[in-house]
Amino acid sequence: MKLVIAIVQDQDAAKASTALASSGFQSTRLASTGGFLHSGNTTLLIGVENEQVGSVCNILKSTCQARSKTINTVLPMVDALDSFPTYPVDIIVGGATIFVTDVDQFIRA
Ligand code: 2BA
Repeated sequence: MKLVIAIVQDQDAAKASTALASSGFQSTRLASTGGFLHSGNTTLLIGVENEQVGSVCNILKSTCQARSKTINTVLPMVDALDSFPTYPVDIIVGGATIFVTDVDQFIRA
């Protein structure tokens, strides 16, 4: 058995978990925060049999989209200046960041 851990953007979380449920995959949604942007995202936990990992990843790929975001970065060499000028940088966030791990035991108590 495997545990699929998928970090998705909040905008895609409902669509992804609904599509997973429609295909018979249970998931748990956790509210999470990205360490780089410090903005909210959603972590999905999906426990599946080994041979189902591909199907789960395909559902996540089809429901989670990449989006461009612009962040303001401080210019290098600011120590030499009185102010802290910034410049915009575009980054691509998502679709889904997916980890697949082995599960030792799955217990429903
Ligand atoms: P954040 O950490 O908030 O990162 C959001 C986006 O910022 C990333 O999108 C990436 O495009 C950019 N980014 C992150 N760190 C960067 C850096 N050091 N320099 C330049 N750009 C950087 P994604 O790669 O799609 O990641 C989306 C979210 O997935 C991340 O949100 C984080 O919550 C999670 N994530 C991504 N990689 C991870 C990893 N190796 N371990 C744990 N969580 C991860």
